[in-house]
Amino acid sequence: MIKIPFSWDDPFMLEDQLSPEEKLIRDKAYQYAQEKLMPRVLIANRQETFDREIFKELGDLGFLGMTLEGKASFVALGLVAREIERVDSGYRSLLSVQSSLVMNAISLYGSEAQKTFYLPALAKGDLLGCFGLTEPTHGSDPGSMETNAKATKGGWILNGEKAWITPSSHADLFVVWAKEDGIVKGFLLERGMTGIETPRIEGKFSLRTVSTGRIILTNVFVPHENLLPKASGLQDVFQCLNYGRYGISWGVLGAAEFCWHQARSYGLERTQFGRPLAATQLFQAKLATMQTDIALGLQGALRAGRLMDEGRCPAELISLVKRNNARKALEIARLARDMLGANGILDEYHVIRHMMNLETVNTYEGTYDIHTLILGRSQTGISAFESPPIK
Ligand code: TGC
Ligand code: FAD
Repeated sequence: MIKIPFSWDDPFMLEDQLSPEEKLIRDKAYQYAQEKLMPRVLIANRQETFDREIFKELGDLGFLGMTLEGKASFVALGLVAREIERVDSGYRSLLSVQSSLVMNAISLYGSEAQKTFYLPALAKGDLLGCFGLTEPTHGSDPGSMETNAKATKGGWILNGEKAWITPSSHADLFVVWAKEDGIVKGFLLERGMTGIETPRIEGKFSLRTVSTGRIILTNVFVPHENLLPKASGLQDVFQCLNYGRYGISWGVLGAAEFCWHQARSYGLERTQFGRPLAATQLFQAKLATMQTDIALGLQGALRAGRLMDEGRCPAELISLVKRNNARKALEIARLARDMLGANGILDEYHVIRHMMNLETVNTYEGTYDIHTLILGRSQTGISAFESPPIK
């Protein structure tokens, strides 16, 4: 009987399912991430330093807005997200916000003039964008946002506050969602407009390589030409989130793979009770769980990506892969942290950083529970978001 070889680190032979172009892009991302990001990440995380230069590098590599105009496939984007997040979720966040949220918002809903003016500079990393949806009192429920736009001569006056915005304190361009007469509209605000403040949020123990801030708007005048003319309503905001959530479903598995490989190597090298940790059944059981969850997660992300490329990936499927892969990645990072014993809490082993980062990734772009409810609604037809009026 012929024994079919098994690749422990690629059980479904994902490699065989990628096109030569996708592999080339993936290899470029891997090389960049390992050679240029990995050496910087430890200090950046320790000191919470935000390195704007990374945008330029991502731009030079062609990774910003790479799916726009069909330049690369959604699967290629996923592969890049996986390689960047193999190093750090914060670096992948930079990619996601600029590409999936900001550039997509302009590409989908902007005027021709806006596209011509902003997209090339965003693609090069010369302009830094951010996406202002969440508010201090409206996170999972952005439909209740209070930021408002009032029509005035020549444009609008915006007032309100956005919270938890990546990386607002450093951004040049702000995609801000605000309501005019109850309808959600998108506006392009620029640093330097009177009435914008962007304080940084201090004390984060997660995603420390990228800064997160607020956007405080006090009577900001926004001219007519800075309205996203084709965006009208919450569904258009969610459309941008679909792209971000899809990228996350790949990215988190890069972080998870790092933690898995780290735990495996550690277990093979470290001896307790006279034998390698990896020789114990409990250790192997954990490795098997990691391997299985990552392999299945990657197949799910790949299928979602192929459907994205064919233009037939439903939002609910994106919720499924974002929810599952982010949670599994977090569980894998927690397992790896445990398997490294005391060394698991040292940043030089990188697992604790991934674990802390993945807490955020489980929360942003829709929490685990929000995606649970989206999937629950999809199969029952009943929305569990809406609560009965409180008497
Ligand atoms: P709901 O009634 O469900 O929907 C309103 C309209 O939107 C449509 N819709 C979608 N369309 C496209 N894609 C989706 N994913 C969509 N989800 C909903 C829906 O069909 C409806 O259209 P229409 O024409 O019938 O009116 O709205 P709801 O207010 O009940 O909200 C439901 C809920 C909870 C699912 C939604 O609010 C939600 O997804 N909440 C999570 C919020 C969120 O994800 N925020 C992310 C902020 S950005 C961020 O975190 C960036 S992190 C940085 C990084 O990525 O690295
Ligand atoms: P809440 O909505 O208050 O939820 C708190 C808890 O209640 C969660 O467990 C949630 O699942 C649960 N919950 C809420 N509603 C229900 C319900 N109906 N039923 C059951 N459980 C429920 N936002 C942006 O707009 N742009 C960004 O660039 C951005 N970057 C971010 C970066 C970081 C580091 C972080 C941490 C967040 C970022 N966010 C950003 C915000 C993020 O999208 C929100 O934090 C997220 O949507 C959750 O909102 P919330 O924090 O207000 O939690």
